Amino acid sequence: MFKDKLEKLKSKSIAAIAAAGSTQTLESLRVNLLGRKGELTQLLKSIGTLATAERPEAGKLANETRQAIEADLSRRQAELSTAERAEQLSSESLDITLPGRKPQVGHGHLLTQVINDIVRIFAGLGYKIAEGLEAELDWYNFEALNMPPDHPARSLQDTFYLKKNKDDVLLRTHTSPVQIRIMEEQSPPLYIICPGRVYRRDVADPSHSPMFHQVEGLVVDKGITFADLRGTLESFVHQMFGADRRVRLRPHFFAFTEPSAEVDVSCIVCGGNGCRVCGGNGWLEILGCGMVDPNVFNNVGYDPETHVGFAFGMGVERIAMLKYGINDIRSFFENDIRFLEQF
Ligand code: 2NM
Repeated sequence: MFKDKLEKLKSKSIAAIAAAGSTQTLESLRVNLLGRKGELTQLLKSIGTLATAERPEAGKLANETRQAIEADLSRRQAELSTAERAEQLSSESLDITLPGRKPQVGHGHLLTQVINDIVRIFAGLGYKIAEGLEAELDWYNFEALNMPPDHPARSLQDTFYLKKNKDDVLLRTHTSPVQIRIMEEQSPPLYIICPGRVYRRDVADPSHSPMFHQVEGLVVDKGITFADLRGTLESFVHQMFGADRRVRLRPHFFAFTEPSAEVDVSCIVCGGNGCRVCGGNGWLEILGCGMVDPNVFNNVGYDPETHVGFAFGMGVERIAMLKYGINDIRSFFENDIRFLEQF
Protein backbone atom coordinates (compact mmCIF):
# COMPACT_ATOMS: atom_id res chain seq x y z
CA MET A 1 0.00 0.00 0.00
CA PHE A 2 2.69 2.51 1.07
CA LYS A 3 4.95 1.15 -1.59
CA ASP A 4 2.26 1.71 -4.26
CA LYS A 5 1.72 5.29 -3.21
CA LEU A 6 5.46 5.86 -3.31
CA GLU A 7 5.80 4.35 -6.79
CA LYS A 8 2.89 6.42 -8.07
CA LEU A 9 4.30 9.62 -6.62
CA LYS A 10 7.69 8.82 -8.07
CA SER A 11 6.50 8.26 -11.64
CA LYS A 12 4.18 11.26 -11.44
CA SER A 13 7.09 13.40 -10.22
CA ILE A 14 9.51 12.17 -12.88
CA ALA A 15 6.94 12.96 -15.58
CA ALA A 16 6.23 16.42 -14.15
CA ILE A 17 9.94 17.22 -13.93
CA ALA A 18 10.45 16.22 -17.55
CA ALA A 19 7.48 18.38 -18.56
CA ALA A 20 8.62 21.48 -16.65
CA GLY A 21 9.45 24.16 -19.25
CA SER A 22 11.28 26.71 -17.10
CA THR A 23 13.41 26.89 -13.99
CA GLN A 24 10.55 28.79 -12.40
CA THR A 25 8.01 25.95 -12.86
CA LEU A 26 10.65 23.49 -11.76
CA GLU A 27 11.18 25.40 -8.53
CA SER A 28 7.49 25.39 -7.63
CA LEU A 29 7.40 21.68 -8.48
CA ARG A 30 10.28 21.13 -6.03
CA VAL A 31 8.44 22.99 -3.30
CA ASN A 32 5.25 21.00 -3.95
CA LEU A 33 7.15 17.70 -3.66
CA LEU A 34 9.93 18.23 -1.16
CA GLY A 35 8.87 21.32 0.73
CA ARG A 36 7.62 21.20 4.32
CA LYS A 37 4.09 20.58 3.17
CA GLY A 38 5.16 18.75 0.01
CA GLU A 39 3.58 15.50 -1.13
CA LEU A 40 6.69 13.34 -0.53
CA THR A 41 7.31 14.97 2.83
CA GLN A 42 3.74 14.12 3.87
CA LEU A 43 4.23 10.55 2.71
CA LEU A 44 7.46 10.27 4.76
CA LYS A 45 5.66 11.55 7.83
CA SER A 46 3.00 8.85 7.39
CA ILE A 47 5.67 6.16 7.98
CA GLY A 48 5.08 6.69 11.70
CA THR A 49 1.56 5.29 11.35
CA LEU A 50 2.75 2.03 9.80
CA ALA A 51 3.17 -1.20 11.71
CA THR A 52 6.58 -1.28 13.41
CA ALA A 53 7.79 -4.17 11.25
CA GLU A 54 7.09 -2.39 8.02
CA ARG A 55 8.80 0.85 8.93
CA PRO A 56 12.50 0.07 8.10
CA GLU A 57 11.64 -1.19 4.63
CA ALA A 58 9.26 1.76 4.02
CA GLY A 59 11.85 4.22 5.27
CA LYS A 60 14.52 2.81 2.98
CA LEU A 61 12.26 2.93 -0.07
CA ALA A 62 11.10 6.47 0.76
CA ASN A 63 14.70 7.70 1.02
CA GLU A 64 15.62 6.09 -2.28
CA THR A 65 12.63 7.74 -3.91
CA ARG A 66 13.53 11.07 -2.39
CA GLN A 67 17.11 10.80 -3.66
CA ALA A 68 15.93 9.77 -7.10
CA ILE A 69 13.57 12.76 -7.32
CA GLU A 70 16.20 15.16 -6.01
CA ALA A 71 18.72 13.91 -8.55
CA ASP A 72 16.21 14.28 -11.35
CA LEU A 73 15.29 17.78 -10.20
CA SER A 74 18.89 18.97 -10.20
CA ARG A 75 19.61 17.38 -13.57
CA ARG A 76 16.57 19.13 -15.07
CA GLN A 77 17.50 22.36 -13.28
CA ALA A 78 20.92 22.37 -14.96
CA GLU A 79 19.35 21.59 -18.33
CA LEU A 80 16.75 24.37 -18.12
CA SER A 81 19.08 27.08 -16.78
CA THR A 82 21.59 26.39 -19.54
CA ALA A 83 18.85 26.75 -22.14
CA GLU A 84 17.50 29.92 -20.52
CA ARG A 85 20.95 31.48 -20.39
CA ALA A 86 21.51 30.70 -24.07
CA GLU A 87 18.16 32.21 -24.98
CA GLN A 88 18.92 35.33 -22.95
CA LEU A 89 22.33 35.71 -24.58
CA SER A 90 20.95 35.48 -28.09
CA SER A 91 17.95 37.77 -27.52
CA GLU A 92 19.89 40.48 -25.66
CA SER A 93 22.96 40.54 -27.87
CA LEU A 94 24.07 43.82 -29.48
CA ASP A 95 24.49 44.03 -33.22
CA ILE A 96 27.64 46.11 -33.39
CA THR A 97 27.41 46.26 -37.19
CA LEU A 98 24.30 48.51 -37.03
CA PRO A 99 24.98 52.15 -37.98
CA GLY A 100 25.25 54.34 -34.85
CA ARG A 101 22.90 57.16 -33.90
CA LYS A 102 24.35 60.50 -34.92
CA PRO A 103 24.60 62.86 -31.92
CA GLN A 104 22.93 66.24 -32.62
CA VAL A 105 25.73 68.79 -32.67
CA GLY A 106 24.59 72.38 -32.16
CA HIS A 107 26.23 75.63 -33.27
CA GLY A 108 26.13 79.31 -32.47
CA HIS A 109 23.01 81.31 -33.38
CA LEU A 110 23.29 83.07 -36.76
CA LEU A 111 23.37 86.46 -35.01
CA THR A 112 26.27 85.31 -32.85
CA GLN A 113 28.11 84.19 -35.99
CA VAL A 114 27.49 87.52 -37.75
CA ILE A 115 28.52 89.54 -34.67
CA ASN A 116 31.73 87.49 -34.52
CA ASP A 117 32.35 88.06 -38.23
CA ILE A 118 31.91 91.83 -37.88
CA VAL A 119 34.00 92.07 -34.72
CA ARG A 120 36.77 89.95 -36.28
CA ILE A 121 37.01 92.29 -39.28
CA PHE A 122 37.51 95.32 -37.04
CA ALA A 123 39.87 93.40 -34.75
CA GLY A 124 41.92 92.90 -37.91
CA LEU A 125 42.01 96.71 -38.34
CA GLY A 126 43.37 97.07 -34.79
CA TYR A 127 40.16 97.75 -32.88
CA LYS A 128 39.62 96.59 -29.27
CA ILE A 129 36.28 95.09 -28.23
CA ALA A 130 34.33 96.91 -25.51
CA GLU A 131 31.12 95.88 -23.78
CA GLY A 132 28.95 97.67 -21.24
CA LEU A 133 25.53 97.73 -19.63
CA GLU A 134 22.12 96.99 -21.13
CA ALA A 135 20.40 98.99 -18.38
CA GLU A 136 21.81 102.50 -18.63
CA LEU A 137 21.42 105.98 -17.24
CA ASP A 138 19.76 108.70 -19.31
CA TRP A 139 23.05 110.60 -19.33
CA TYR A 140 25.01 107.85 -21.12
CA ASN A 141 22.26 106.82 -23.53
CA PHE A 142 21.08 110.33 -24.52
CA GLU A 143 22.46 113.46 -22.91
CA ALA A 144 26.19 112.80 -23.33
CA LEU A 145 25.44 111.95 -26.97
CA ASN A 146 24.20 115.47 -27.62
CA MET A 147 20.53 114.58 -27.04
CA PRO A 148 19.30 116.70 -24.12
CA PRO A 149 15.80 116.12 -22.73
CA ASP A 150 13.18 117.18 -25.30
CA HIS A 151 15.63 116.82 -28.21
CA PRO A 152 13.50 115.66 -31.19
CA ALA A 153 15.96 112.82 -32.02
CA ARG A 154 14.86 111.10 -28.80
CA SER A 155 11.43 110.30 -30.17
CA LEU A 156 13.03 108.03 -32.81
CA GLN A 157 14.58 106.03 -30.00
CA ASP A 158 11.88 105.71 -27.39
CA THR A 159 12.73 102.96 -24.98
CA PHE A 160 11.75 101.06 -21.82
CA TYR A 161 12.17 102.98 -18.59
CA LEU A 162 13.03 100.84 -15.59
CA LYS A 163 13.01 103.51 -12.87
CA LYS A 164 11.62 106.69 -14.34
CA ASN A 165 11.67 108.52 -11.03
CA LYS A 166 14.95 107.23 -9.69
CA ASP A 167 18.04 108.20 -11.72
CA ASP A 168 16.22 107.57 -15.03
CA VAL A 169 17.38 103.99 -15.57
CA LEU A 170 16.43 102.76 -19.03
CA LEU A 171 17.24 100.01 -21.52
CA ARG A 172 19.92 101.34 -23.88
CA THR A 173 18.70 102.15 -27.41
CA HIS A 174 22.19 101.78 -28.94
CA THR A 175 25.63 100.69 -27.78
CA SER A 176 26.98 104.27 -27.87
CA PRO A 177 26.82 104.55 -24.04
CA VAL A 178 29.61 101.95 -23.94
CA GLN A 179 31.74 104.36 -25.95
CA ILE A 180 30.90 107.31 -23.70
CA ARG A 181 31.98 105.28 -20.65
CA ILE A 182 35.22 104.21 -22.34
CA MET A 183 36.00 107.84 -23.30
CA GLU A 184 35.36 108.90 -19.69
CA GLU A 185 37.87 106.33 -18.45
CA GLN A 186 40.55 106.27 -21.17
CA SER A 187 42.52 108.79 -23.16
CA PRO A 188 42.92 108.82 -26.93
CA PRO A 189 44.00 107.24 -29.18
CA LEU A 190 40.94 105.01 -29.12
CA TYR A 191 39.92 102.32 -31.61
CA ILE A 192 37.00 100.34 -30.20
CA ILE A 193 34.18 98.16 -31.49
CA CYS A 194 31.07 97.66 -29.33
CA PRO A 195 28.70 94.76 -30.03
CA GLY A 196 25.59 94.20 -27.97
CA ARG A 197 21.86 93.98 -27.42
CA VAL A 198 19.77 97.15 -27.65
CA TYR A 199 16.09 98.01 -27.09
CA ARG A 200 13.53 100.32 -28.63
CA ARG A 201 9.83 100.87 -28.09
CA ASP A 202 8.83 99.39 -31.44
CA VAL A 203 6.06 96.98 -32.33
CA ALA A 204 7.47 93.83 -33.91
CA ASP A 205 6.94 93.54 -37.68
CA PRO A 206 9.07 92.12 -40.52
CA SER A 207 11.69 94.87 -40.09
CA HIS A 208 11.28 95.89 -36.41
CA SER A 209 11.93 94.17 -33.12
CA PRO A 210 11.83 95.77 -29.65
CA MET A 211 15.16 94.05 -29.01
CA PHE A 212 17.91 93.76 -31.58
CA HIS A 213 21.69 93.85 -31.87
CA GLN A 214 24.12 96.55 -32.87
CA VAL A 215 27.78 96.86 -33.54
CA GLU A 216 29.13 100.36 -33.16
CA GLY A 217 32.66 101.56 -33.70
CA LEU A 218 34.55 104.59 -32.48
CA VAL A 219 37.90 106.05 -33.44
CA VAL A 220 39.47 109.02 -31.64
CA ASP A 221 42.95 110.11 -32.64
CA LYS A 222 44.87 113.05 -34.04
CA GLY A 223 44.41 113.93 -37.71
CA ILE A 224 41.55 111.56 -38.42
CA THR A 225 39.54 112.61 -41.49
CA PHE A 226 36.29 111.74 -43.19
CA ALA A 227 38.42 109.87 -45.77
CA ASP A 228 39.65 107.54 -43.00
CA LEU A 229 36.02 106.84 -42.13
CA ARG A 230 35.15 106.05 -45.71
CA GLY A 231 38.21 103.84 -46.21
CA THR A 232 37.49 101.94 -43.00
CA LEU A 233 33.90 101.29 -44.01
CA GLU A 234 34.94 100.22 -47.51
CA SER A 235 37.39 97.74 -46.04
CA PHE A 236 34.61 96.40 -43.83
CA VAL A 237 32.12 96.11 -46.69
CA HIS A 238 34.62 94.32 -48.93
CA GLN A 239 35.45 91.76 -46.23
CA MET A 240 31.82 91.27 -45.22
CA PHE A 241 30.05 91.28 -48.60
CA GLY A 242 32.78 90.75 -51.21
CA ALA A 243 35.62 92.67 -52.83
CA ASP A 244 33.52 93.80 -55.80
CA ARG A 245 30.92 95.69 -53.71
CA ARG A 246 30.78 99.49 -54.04
CA VAL A 247 30.12 101.89 -51.16
CA ARG A 248 28.08 105.11 -51.27
CA LEU A 249 27.68 107.74 -48.55
CA ARG A 250 24.54 109.91 -48.39
CA PRO A 251 24.25 112.98 -46.12
CA HIS A 252 22.12 112.31 -43.06
CA PHE A 253 21.57 113.64 -39.54
CA PHE A 254 22.65 112.11 -36.23
CA ALA A 255 22.75 114.19 -33.05
CA PHE A 256 26.15 112.81 -32.02
CA THR A 257 28.02 113.25 -35.31
CA GLU A 258 28.62 116.18 -37.67
CA PRO A 259 28.77 115.67 -40.58
CA SER A 260 26.80 112.45 -40.66
CA ALA A 261 26.03 109.98 -43.42
CA GLU A 262 24.13 106.86 -44.21
CA VAL A 263 26.13 104.15 -45.97
CA ASP A 264 24.85 102.08 -48.88
CA VAL A 265 26.40 99.00 -50.46
CA SER A 266 25.83 98.06 -54.09
CA CYS A 267 23.08 95.43 -54.04
CA ILE A 268 24.49 92.08 -52.96
CA VAL A 269 21.85 90.28 -55.00
CA CYS A 270 21.91 92.08 -58.38
CA GLY A 271 25.27 93.85 -58.07
CA GLY A 272 23.68 97.24 -58.65
CA ASN A 273 21.49 96.72 -61.72
CA GLY A 274 18.29 96.93 -59.72
CA CYS A 275 16.16 94.08 -58.41
CA ARG A 276 13.39 93.38 -55.90
CA VAL A 277 15.80 93.19 -52.93
CA CYS A 278 17.24 96.71 -53.53
CA GLY A 279 13.89 98.11 -54.61
CA GLY A 280 15.18 98.64 -58.15
CA ASN A 281 17.77 101.33 -57.34
CA GLY A 282 20.81 99.07 -56.95
CA TRP A 283 21.76 100.17 -53.39
CA LEU A 284 21.14 98.75 -49.91
CA GLU A 285 21.45 100.85 -46.75
CA ILE A 286 23.62 99.07 -44.20
CA LEU A 287 24.86 101.53 -41.59
CA GLY A 288 25.13 105.07 -40.26
CA CYS A 289 28.27 107.05 -39.49
CA GLY A 290 29.83 110.47 -39.02
CA MET A 291 32.57 112.57 -37.44
CA VAL A 292 32.03 112.74 -33.65
CA ASP A 293 30.37 116.02 -32.68
CA PRO A 294 32.62 118.34 -30.60
CA ASN A 295 29.83 118.52 -27.99
CA VAL A 296 30.26 114.79 -27.34
CA PHE A 297 34.00 115.25 -26.76
CA ASN A 298 33.29 118.14 -24.37
CA ASN A 299 30.83 115.92 -22.47
CA VAL A 300 33.51 113.29 -21.78
CA GLY A 301 36.34 115.74 -21.09
CA TYR A 302 38.21 115.40 -24.39
CA ASP A 303 39.54 118.55 -26.05
CA PRO A 304 37.82 118.88 -29.45
CA GLU A 305 40.64 121.18 -30.60
CA THR A 306 43.29 118.46 -30.35
CA HIS A 307 41.31 115.33 -31.11
CA VAL A 308 39.00 114.25 -33.88
CA GLY A 309 37.24 111.00 -34.49
CA PHE A 310 34.62 109.11 -36.36
CA ALA A 311 31.90 106.70 -35.29
CA PHE A 312 29.57 104.31 -37.02
CA GLY A 313 26.79 101.95 -36.12
CA MET A 314 25.04 99.04 -37.76
CA GLY A 315 22.14 96.71 -36.98
CA VAL A 316 23.36 93.12 -36.88
CA GLU A 317 19.95 91.72 -37.87
CA ARG A 318 19.85 93.92 -40.97
CA ILE A 319 23.35 92.83 -42.04
CA ALA A 320 22.44 89.17 -41.47
CA MET A 321 19.12 89.52 -43.33
CA LEU A 322 20.84 91.05 -46.38
CA LYS A 323 23.69 88.56 -46.38
CA TYR A 324 21.54 85.45 -45.89
CA GLY A 325 18.34 86.48 -47.67
CA ILE A 326 16.11 86.51 -44.59
CA ASN A 327 12.93 88.56 -44.98
CA ASP A 328 11.54 88.74 -41.44
CA ILE A 329 13.53 89.92 -38.40
CA ARG A 330 11.25 87.90 -36.12
CA SER A 331 12.73 84.67 -37.51
CA PHE A 332 15.84 85.30 -35.38
CA PHE A 333 13.90 85.19 -32.14
CA GLU A 334 11.21 82.57 -32.71
CA ASN A 335 13.78 79.84 -32.02
CA ASP A 336 12.35 77.51 -34.64
CA ILE A 337 15.11 74.93 -35.05
CA ARG A 338 14.18 74.47 -38.73
CA PHE A 339 15.19 78.09 -39.33
CA LEU A 340 18.22 78.19 -37.02
CA GLU A 341 19.84 74.95 -38.21
CA GLN A 342 20.18 76.28 -41.77
CA PHE A 343 23.00 78.62 -40.82
C1 2NM B 1 25.67 105.55 -35.46
C2 2NM B 1 25.81 106.51 -36.44
C3 2NM B 1 26.69 107.56 -36.22
C4 2NM B 1 27.98 106.74 -32.82
C5 2NM B 1 28.49 107.86 -32.21
C6 2NM B 1 29.07 107.42 -31.06
C7 2NM B 1 29.78 108.21 -30.04
F1 2NM B 1 29.66 107.65 -28.84
F2 2NM B 1 31.05 108.28 -30.31
F3 2NM B 1 29.31 109.45 -30.01
N1 2NM B 1 28.90 106.11 -30.99
N2 2NM B 1 28.23 105.70 -32.06
C8 2NM B 1 27.25 106.65 -34.09
C9 2NM B 1 27.41 107.60 -35.04
C10 2NM B 1 26.38 105.61 -34.28
O1 2NM B 1 24.81 104.49 -35.57
C11 2NM B 1 23.90 104.44 -36.63
